[in-house]
Amino acid sequence: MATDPRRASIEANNKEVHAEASRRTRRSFVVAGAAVAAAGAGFIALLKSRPIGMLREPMRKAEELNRAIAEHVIGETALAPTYPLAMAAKRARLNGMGLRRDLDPASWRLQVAGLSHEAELHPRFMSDLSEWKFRFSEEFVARNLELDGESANQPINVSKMVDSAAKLDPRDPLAFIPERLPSAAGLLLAMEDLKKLPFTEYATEFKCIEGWSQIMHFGGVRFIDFMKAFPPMLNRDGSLPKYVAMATADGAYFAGYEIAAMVHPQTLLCYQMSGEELLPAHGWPLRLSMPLKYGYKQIKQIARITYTNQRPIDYWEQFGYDWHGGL
Ligand SMILES: Nc1nc2c(c(=O)[nH]1)N[C@H]1C(S)=C(S)[C@@H](COP(=O)(O)O)O[C@H]1N2
Ligand SMILES: [Mo]
Repeated sequence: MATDPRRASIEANNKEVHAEASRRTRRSFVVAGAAVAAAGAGFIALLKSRPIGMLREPMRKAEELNRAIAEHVIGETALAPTYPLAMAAKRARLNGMGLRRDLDPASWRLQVAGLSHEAELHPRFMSDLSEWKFRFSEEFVARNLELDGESANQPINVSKMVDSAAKLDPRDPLAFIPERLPSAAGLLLAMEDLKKLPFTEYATEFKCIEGWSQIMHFGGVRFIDFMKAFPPMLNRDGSLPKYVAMATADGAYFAGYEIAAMVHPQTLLCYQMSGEELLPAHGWPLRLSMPLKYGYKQIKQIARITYTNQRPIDYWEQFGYDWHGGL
């Protein structure tokens, strides 16, 4: 076999990821157990729960989730090449509209919908997430521009308070339309909930379809680790929901992903860039990194994540861009 150095590096990386993946599978039982314990009463429930076969119920749930995940991660997993972290662009380029410089940092939360019933025991459970009001106010613009410093070269998008409880017509093919996030039961997470999960970082090449690319260094939690901590509602046949939808706090930017892309070991919910907290212009407080897809799939300023079997539409799909957005 020819020794293409890039291929060799990908294979080495692959091995590392697979070793890591099996370590994680073992650890996930512990993580799932810890998540149940975090629910407080849940820990007692674990002790009291009826054994099913060999495993107690919550453990069996983790087992079911791992099996559902395995369907998507077994076999050849192509990985994007990684680079030394120091090779990442010092001053990263910016792109995109709809980033809200007027978002009140204190009002940010990550809403997660489409979760398994266990979520109802979690202290952060809400029967209607749309009751949470993200706050937008001009008073935060100056602070965010200052944080962005030289990156602040984009038009500012300021508007009034948004009523996220505005109702959606369920027949509306645009599941997310500007300024509205639909009603749904789920968890209202804070950044500290994400920071408790295992941290992963890498430098990969980021490609915008407009024709530029740069190496970017992102850090945060792998989506697969996030999913194990906050498991989705499985389908009757035990499979994972087919898609994940994501949207910004005002619903103005949104994107959808196949579940296989979400459980890919390089799919990251990022709260860091270049080893520091994300800048507002780069998607503070949370953005997606998915180095096998174009930049337009890498949504910034995420506020809602939904597991679903309905294919979610993309903001850019409306203008003719490919939904898959693969490189
Ligand atoms: N919320 C939001 N996320 C977004 C966009 C946007 O307009 N709004 N643009 C996308 C596009 S086209 C690109 S190339 C990247 C740019 O990320 P960067 O500004 O951190 O380089 O963000 C993506 N995520
Ligand atoms: Mo882009």
